[in-house]
Amino acid sequence: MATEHPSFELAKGINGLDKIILRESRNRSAEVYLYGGHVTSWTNENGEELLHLSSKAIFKPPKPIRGGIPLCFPQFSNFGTLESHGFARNRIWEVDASPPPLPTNSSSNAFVDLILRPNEDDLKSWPHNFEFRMRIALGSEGELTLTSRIRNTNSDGKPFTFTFAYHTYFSVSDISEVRVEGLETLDYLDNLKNRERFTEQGDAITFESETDKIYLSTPTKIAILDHEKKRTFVVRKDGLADAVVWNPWDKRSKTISDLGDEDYKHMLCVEAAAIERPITLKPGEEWKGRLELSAVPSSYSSGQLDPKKVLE
Ligand code: TA6
Repeated sequence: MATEHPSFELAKGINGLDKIILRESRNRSAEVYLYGGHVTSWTNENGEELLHLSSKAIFKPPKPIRGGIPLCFPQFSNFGTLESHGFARNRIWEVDASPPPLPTNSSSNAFVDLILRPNEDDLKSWPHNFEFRMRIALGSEGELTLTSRIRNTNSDGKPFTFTFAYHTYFSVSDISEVRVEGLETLDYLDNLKNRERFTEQGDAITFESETDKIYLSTPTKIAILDHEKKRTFVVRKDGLADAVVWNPWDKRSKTISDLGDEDYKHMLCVEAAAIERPITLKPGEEWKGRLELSAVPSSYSSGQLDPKKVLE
């Protein structure tokens, strides 16, 4: 049975894991598992799912959930000595009943505040006290906003340094028909080529094979154009200089046990991130990283859509 709060419902999800449901209207909703502070669903006014959840996703700790929006903290990928993508995505988060005020410019009645603090094991592998607060809000136009605030609460006077990503899996109709606008001409590190640095060429990013790139110093807006669905996702980000673009394609998908063989056709990860310049916080300092996702109908057909307009 769901428990009602003014701004969210608390319910049981898969395998009895606690989840939060945000509802903006009859069909517009989002779901967040306390396991991982992990957004697993975001739907539009027609009830269509906008995030990709793996057909083989495992909702069983300590395996992170494959799909939705995993959080990478305090380490992105293997940029450090911790487990890949850090530990935040497979810890149990709590609802934060009295978060410090968060100035926002959108009027959202559907939101939840979560908090993660390190457990004893975390302190052994990453000896730093922190408070990671995250507000997840569903706005009046259906936009989904994740605002992370990470504070150094060390009492030993020591600073700490971390990398971060919102590892968002977007749902797309056919990866071969998708274009990403806003990253062209930028420098990137190619994860498939020993993270060598290249400069992107061409008009837009399209997909015809495995892609795993970290775009550097990216603009605050990126658009993902889904030709077949006539839908454009707009990613707006603050405090997150980099953007990772990942699709495992067919061969690599087969090596990922919790990803269906065909899933890659219907997913694209575009991840707002802070990687090239890790964030350092002294005790008492706080960092904020905000992600806003919206899905708008696009009139894209034979090149009609001017992506520049979407990005303006
Ligand atoms: O963000 C891209 C990436 O770092 C890829 O290199 C790929 O391995 C992916 O994330 C998934 O990582 P995961 O640990 O969730 O299997």
